[in-house]
Amino acid sequence: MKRSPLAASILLALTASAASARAGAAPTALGFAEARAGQSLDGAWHVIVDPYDNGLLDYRNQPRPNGYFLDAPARDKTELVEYDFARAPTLKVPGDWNTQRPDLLYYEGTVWYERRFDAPARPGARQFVQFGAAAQRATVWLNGRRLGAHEGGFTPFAFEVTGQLRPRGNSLVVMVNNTRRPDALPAMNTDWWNYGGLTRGVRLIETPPVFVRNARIQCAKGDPRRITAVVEVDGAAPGTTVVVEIPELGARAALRTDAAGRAATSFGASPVLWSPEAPRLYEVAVSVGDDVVRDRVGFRTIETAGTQILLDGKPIFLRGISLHEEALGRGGRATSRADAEALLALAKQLGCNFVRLAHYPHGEEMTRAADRMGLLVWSEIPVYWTIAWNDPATLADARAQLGEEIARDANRASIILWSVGNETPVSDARTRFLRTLIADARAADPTRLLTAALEHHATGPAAERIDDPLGADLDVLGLNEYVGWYDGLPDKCDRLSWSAGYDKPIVVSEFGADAKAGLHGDALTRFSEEYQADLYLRQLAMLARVPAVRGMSPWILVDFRSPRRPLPGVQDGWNRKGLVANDGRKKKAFGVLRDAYRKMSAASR
Ligand code: GCB
Repeated sequence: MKRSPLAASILLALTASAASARAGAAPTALGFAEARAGQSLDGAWHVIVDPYDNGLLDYRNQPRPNGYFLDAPARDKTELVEYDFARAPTLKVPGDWNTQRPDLLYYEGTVWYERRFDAPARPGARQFVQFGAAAQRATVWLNGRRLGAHEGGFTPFAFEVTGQLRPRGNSLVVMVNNTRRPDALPAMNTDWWNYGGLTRGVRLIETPPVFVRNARIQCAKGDPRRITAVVEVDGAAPGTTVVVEIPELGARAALRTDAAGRAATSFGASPVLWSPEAPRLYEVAVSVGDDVVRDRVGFRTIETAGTQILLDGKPIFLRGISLHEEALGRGGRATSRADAEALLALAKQLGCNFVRLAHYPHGEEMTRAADRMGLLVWSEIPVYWTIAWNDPATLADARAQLGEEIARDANRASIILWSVGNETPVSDARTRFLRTLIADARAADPTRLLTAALEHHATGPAAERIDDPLGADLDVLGLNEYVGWYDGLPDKCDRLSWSAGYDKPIVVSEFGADAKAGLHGDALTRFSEEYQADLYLRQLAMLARVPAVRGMSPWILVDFRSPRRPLPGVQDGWNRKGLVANDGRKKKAFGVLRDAYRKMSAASR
């Protein structure tokens, strides 16, 4: 059947597998987006909830030429048009839809977002629409014309719209869909809420014709006296000069672009190194022609030696906690700088120098706050539990999400670990899949450490071992273990010994127990604060006996919504493993971990 290009593109938008969404793919996002001229498109967007994808398909399931993307309400009283964005309700952007309207709490499907905006002519400028994130996938139209699609709910993407804007009344329509799919990342089953929507900010960005698309400025691997700069320039002829400056260090380097618009160099400098105790940031300016972008960047090194993790050349123990990107106090996606700072302030109160941002790239506000507040970061992509290991489209999706995560956050000194997977079942196909991601991450960012949250197995009644074949490829062995919760009772911790098949640092990326704040019982009463506190005491004692354990991020800072947690009166749709309830109440185990971290911190001084 021959399809019109419009019909074909509509079909693509609807049936898009991960690969086809990538095929119509958006260019990678622009670095420094927040710092650039332009306008925020945040605020109230009109929405149409469309569980049957009526905005795209007719009653024969065929593409409609006059779908909602045209944003064309009835022109007169005779015309039959069954939607009208102008009269539709609104939702706040950034934000998930689930927690803005009670009828959308469990909704999985399509919501159409629409926003009108003016864009005064800017002769000579290039313009882009940039989305901080659209969960889980999005197709975007400007003034009725399809710009493209993006798969993956946690990373930014952009479309160039130069020459396509009108001075007044532009229509931007986004079809956002969060249907769970076996080939997507995450796939069908997660222990967290499937929040949908335009969950991060949207911006119209202006640049000069030749501009800095992105730049990575960091200490060279293992060398705190050498800074490497890798700059990507858009629109430049080969040989164009790019200048990198760090005024407070008196450093200035001039580079020249290659045929691909890339320029790289390294130069000597003596920065005060970034650390959790003293998170020093320097202003960095990168310029090409008329374009200047600025960022605040910390400099530090991160390496391993045997079972040690070395920050700025010195052994460090990662006193961490895991967290989801859910707003303290109200639930739903954290969306603002204040949301990020509130969560990380709790981690600081706990005595942490490290956070695991589970289970997907958190918003840029979070990683920037970690830079400012002095928290080392484990950052991960949603390669979680069981996914389609043999599907090339799923691999392409994972590679794209990883690439977008690294491109966005490569200048964050706080990030020391990229994680490529969480509790994935060992098989050849899975290990091949993850090795591809590891190779990508090493190529894109040779300076950071690679990890994954692995599982373990018993080799005797009181002996556990980590020998996942993926361990050979990692720098740090992440370990999720639930001894005392899913695996025996807390006293099992007292007996266990641990071994690993690799001479590498272990970071215990998860252990924990559910406790409902205010529920009291003895230390063997499930869901009581006493059980959770006792488990933490025994876990801490057990892990102190394993020299290769060089850090931990217990599960989890704050209770979070999960459809897998129905127990009435106790869970009610929340995973209660938080050390803090969502309303901010601290449970007993918070104090247990805080005291342990205080002692560790004092001992390391
Ligand atoms: C895990 C998962 C995490 C869950 C946690 C739990 O192993 O990695 O996503 O929320 O266990 O509470 O069961």
